[in-house]
Amino acid sequence: MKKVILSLAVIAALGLTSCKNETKKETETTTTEISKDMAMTDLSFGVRGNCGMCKNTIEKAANGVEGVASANWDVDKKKIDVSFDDSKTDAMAIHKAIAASGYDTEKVAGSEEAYKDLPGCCKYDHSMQMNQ
Ligand SMILES: [Cu+2]
Repeated sequence: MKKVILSLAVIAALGLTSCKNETKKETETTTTEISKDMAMTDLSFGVRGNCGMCKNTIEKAANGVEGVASANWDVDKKKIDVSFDDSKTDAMAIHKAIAASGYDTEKVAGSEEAYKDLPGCCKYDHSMQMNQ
């Protein structure tokens, strides 16, 4: 009887050990995959604007942020797609850069000063729906 109990205990211990190892392996793999994905983050958010000139200004502002790899603003959807290296910048820095150029984003209101200097055709409506 003792032998049976002992072997059961050994089996249980082995089982626990192998479980632990497997869990550890999985965690390591996941972490590696995440850090690869994190190197380039894709983000899209609403930005107000009217026309092709707005598009230039907005994209120039986003691309001016260090770490931004690409920026594409959609005039119909009032939305920007940005790809950036999140070890160099973050979403908020991009929102702020666009707002500084005079344009409202979902999170940051556009600079009044910069808005005043926008060409007439670019003076967009502040109540315009974005991210359509
Ligand atoms: Cu414009």
